[in-house]
Amino acid sequence: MQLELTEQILKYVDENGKVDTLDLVPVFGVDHQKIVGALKSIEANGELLKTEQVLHKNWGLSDEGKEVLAKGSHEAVVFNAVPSEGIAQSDLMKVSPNAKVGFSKAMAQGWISVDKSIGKPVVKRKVESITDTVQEHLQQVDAGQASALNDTARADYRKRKLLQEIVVKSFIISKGAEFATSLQKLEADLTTDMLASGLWNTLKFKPYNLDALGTVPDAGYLHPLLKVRTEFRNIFLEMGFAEMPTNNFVESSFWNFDALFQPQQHPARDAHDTFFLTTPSKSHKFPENYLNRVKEVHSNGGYGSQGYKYDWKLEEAQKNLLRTHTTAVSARMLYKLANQEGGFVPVKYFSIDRVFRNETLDATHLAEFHQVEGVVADRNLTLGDLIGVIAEFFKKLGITQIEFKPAYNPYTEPSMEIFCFHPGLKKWIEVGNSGMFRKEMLRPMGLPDDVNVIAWGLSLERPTMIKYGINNIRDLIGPKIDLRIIQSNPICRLEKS
Ligand code: FB9
Repeated sequence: MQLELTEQILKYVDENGKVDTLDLVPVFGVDHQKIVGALKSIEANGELLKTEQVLHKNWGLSDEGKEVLAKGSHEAVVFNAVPSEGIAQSDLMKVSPNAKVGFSKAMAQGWISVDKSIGKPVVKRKVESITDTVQEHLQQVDAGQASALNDTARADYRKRKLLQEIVVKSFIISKGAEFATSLQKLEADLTTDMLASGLWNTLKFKPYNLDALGTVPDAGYLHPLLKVRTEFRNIFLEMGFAEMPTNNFVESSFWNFDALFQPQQHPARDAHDTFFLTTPSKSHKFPENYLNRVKEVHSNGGYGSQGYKYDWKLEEAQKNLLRTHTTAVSARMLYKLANQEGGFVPVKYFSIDRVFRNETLDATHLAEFHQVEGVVADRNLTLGDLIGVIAEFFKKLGITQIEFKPAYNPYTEPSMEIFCFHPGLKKWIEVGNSGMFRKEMLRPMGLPDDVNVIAWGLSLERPTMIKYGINNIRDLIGPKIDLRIIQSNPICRLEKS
């Protein structure tokens, strides 16, 4: 069986002693690089060999030298191109890319002459034949006999860039302190069995490659939704808004609907649109006086309103559900604001969190989404203030063309849908809804009569899907998303202005 090259080298040194790895090339008939590679494997196994690096300086042909070796020297090429009747010098200069050098060398050698007696210069041969010693010398170099050249010739060819110095690194190898004619298998891992049996003492281990690059640690990645959430949050914060506490997905129907003056028979309060809880099915703790004012305004009106004139039921208000909008949190915050120590002060609140609706699912709608909501409470606020704050918010998102369309919400009057000309999509799209909370909502809370509250809302998913070019919501959220999208999506830079 053909011994491994490593073992062939060890056997050779065992029998012949010290040797230069270059001299092993003809012995084993392999490339010198392979011999050096086998030597590295032997060195990794311990001090089987002693190695001493040596540099062999030699002469080799440059690319131009190889061309001369193949075609002859430039001067010989020019001489051979001169016919017996002579040739116009201008034509001779076209016979090869190096004709100019060849012409001057051939002239210097006395091989050719120039006849100017007939007007344009004509080149003629001065000798019958020539010996191309340059090509002959380069053949010697190519055959590894560069030492046959005298110094003058070598210096000339080097100056003409036909020769180049070649440095070959090789190794003088000889028996080392741990010499052996075969390699012991190198263990890659130290095991508990080796330690327990004491075998570790006799085994040889592969040295650590401290230059090896470690595996790239898998880092965490932010979901595109969370990147856009951060952008929106920063916009609200820089506009002076404070974030509302939205850490309760479960809400009572009272805060989600009744407090917002949304009647108990409204279709949105039906199980087809809302997720009601079975356990715990009801809430029981409400501010009693406030609850009674809410009951009154729904049933009989008040504050200039005629109310809905129906028999309002506590049981309906007690039903627990998954909040259908973060406006339920806004209601809680506004009630607190109206009843805090020191009385009312103007505020700017925002929320960005999950809401749940029992809706028909499709490519852009799931049973939940993230609602973004802004709320401003101050004295004598007008619809103009609402339009202005919405314009400022969207301007920070890079949207400057916005339009408003009258709409209806149970808890705001007037209400407006918000549209914008999206520069990326190059079309008008709906970007949210807005309105002024009704007095039937604000006055039962105890907010002063001159306090108005303006608010607007949009989703997080829609802008995120547009931003990242995602058409199906299930490619953005859910158990089947491609995590590579999460890892590879770019930083979210909403075009700020
Ligand atoms: O987000 C929506 N569209 C949108 C928003 C931003 C955007 O890109 C940014 C500019 C860069 C692109 C699109 N919409 C609201 C409009 C539509 O997508 C709509 O089809 C879906 N709407 C959701 C409700 O669907 C059941 C988006 C969601 C929505 C709608 C209304 C509100 C909140 C979210 C509200 C409110 C409100 C009103 C008055 C007072 C308080 C809150």
